[in-house]
Amino acid sequence: MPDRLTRNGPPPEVGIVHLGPGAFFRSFVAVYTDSALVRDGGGWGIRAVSLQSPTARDQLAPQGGCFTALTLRPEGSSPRVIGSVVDVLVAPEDPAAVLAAMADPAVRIVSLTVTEKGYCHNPATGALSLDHPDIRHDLAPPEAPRSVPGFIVAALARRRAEGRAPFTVLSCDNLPSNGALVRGVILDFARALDGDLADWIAAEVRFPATMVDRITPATTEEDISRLEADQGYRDPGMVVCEPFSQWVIEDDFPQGRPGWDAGGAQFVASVEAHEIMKLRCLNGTHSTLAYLGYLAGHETIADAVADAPFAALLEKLWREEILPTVPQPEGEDLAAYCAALMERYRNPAIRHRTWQIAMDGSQKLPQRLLGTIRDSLAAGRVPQGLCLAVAGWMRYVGGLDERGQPIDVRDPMGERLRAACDAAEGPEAVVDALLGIEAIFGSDLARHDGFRAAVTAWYLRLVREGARAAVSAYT
Ligand code: CS2
Repeated sequence: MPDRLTRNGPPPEVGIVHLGPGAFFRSFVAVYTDSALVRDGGGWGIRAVSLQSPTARDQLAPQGGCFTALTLRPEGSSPRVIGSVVDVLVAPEDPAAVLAAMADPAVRIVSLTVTEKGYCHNPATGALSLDHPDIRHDLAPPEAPRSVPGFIVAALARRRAEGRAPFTVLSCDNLPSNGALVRGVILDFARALDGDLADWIAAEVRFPATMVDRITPATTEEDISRLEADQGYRDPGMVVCEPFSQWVIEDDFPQGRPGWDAGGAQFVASVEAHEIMKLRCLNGTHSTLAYLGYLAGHETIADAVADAPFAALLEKLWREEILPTVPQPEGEDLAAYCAALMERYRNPAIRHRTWQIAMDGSQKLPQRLLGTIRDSLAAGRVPQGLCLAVAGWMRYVGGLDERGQPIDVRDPMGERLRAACDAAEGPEAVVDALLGIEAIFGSDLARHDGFRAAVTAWYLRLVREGARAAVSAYT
């Protein structure tokens, strides 16, 4: 084992179980926790859990959970070896071990980066989808759980039965009011099993909200090879990320928490304004660039914003359509935040693929674009640029790019979306079919004539002239 991938001393005692050991967890929660451990020590080591595949375990187990977080700047890169992850469990291989880990009284936080689709919720309402196959499976014990709600409720039930305090549940995903959302799906699930347990969870368990932000592209073999060439060791568990990182956390941890402020985390009373700022200004324009940029042939975000009409698109969206709907977060300069976003997107060292960001759009659109659109419509404005972005998503999920080549659309609703597009007779029918999916658009937007007309007009323009021409027409 290369000496760079070993700890100075024994691994920390485990105090956190984290569900979802992917790239964002490693560039974000694991890095902040490493900073806290370096400064303060303490029993805040992380036991990571994959609910699906053994990949993360296979990458990290041979190196004791350690990995490299490689920060990429235009002028160069800087590696940092992270030692906060103690080990990785694979739930499908040993669900009992996962439950035992979550029930361990030394574990005081269960944190999550499971992406939007991991909550098994209705994206338009936030409520638990009781017809989700994993939820149906988990509500029919005694088989071991598969889902996030299933594992969390089973572990809390065990702690309650053993007379132990619960753990704090910390969502670190890009969802609006993510603390309240995860609390809602957990209570929905618990109520379907045992009302008394649900009452106990409602009274005893805390679900603080957080805003999380660090651009972290998927790691490539090229990244691993470049690190090996530069640093002399091979690290299949590495991650690449931007220099910028921001974590805003509601400070509500009755069982305690690490000193994440050692890594720069901000503890506040309410995260909501920061969440709206980030989800709409960053994630909303990310998804806009993902669909329209991909259709225009731009492989990465940096490629898209290097193309003048797309840079102008973002500037106009922020100025005229997004910022007017964003409440003022304490301590933030919104115009400066968006200017900094543009520089973050321009970072040529970060190859963040439009295709990667385009994934799971059915789970992302509500909080990234549709909330902003609803606020604009309520103020009497039809936001043309955001309607163009929705039309871009519709064009993308149709599964063919502008050269007639197939698009590898990744989405939990992918089959339903493709079927809706294929069954529709003509472009106007495609728009109506997709707007009619209430799990994404709710029941209000399809009935708004101005919104539907704008999305239809942009969709027709995309079909006839292509994404770059449509973007140029808007700007
Ligand atoms: C991206 C986010 O893949 C995506 O959907 O928009 O992962 C984005 O990179 C992060 O939220 C940035 O903090």
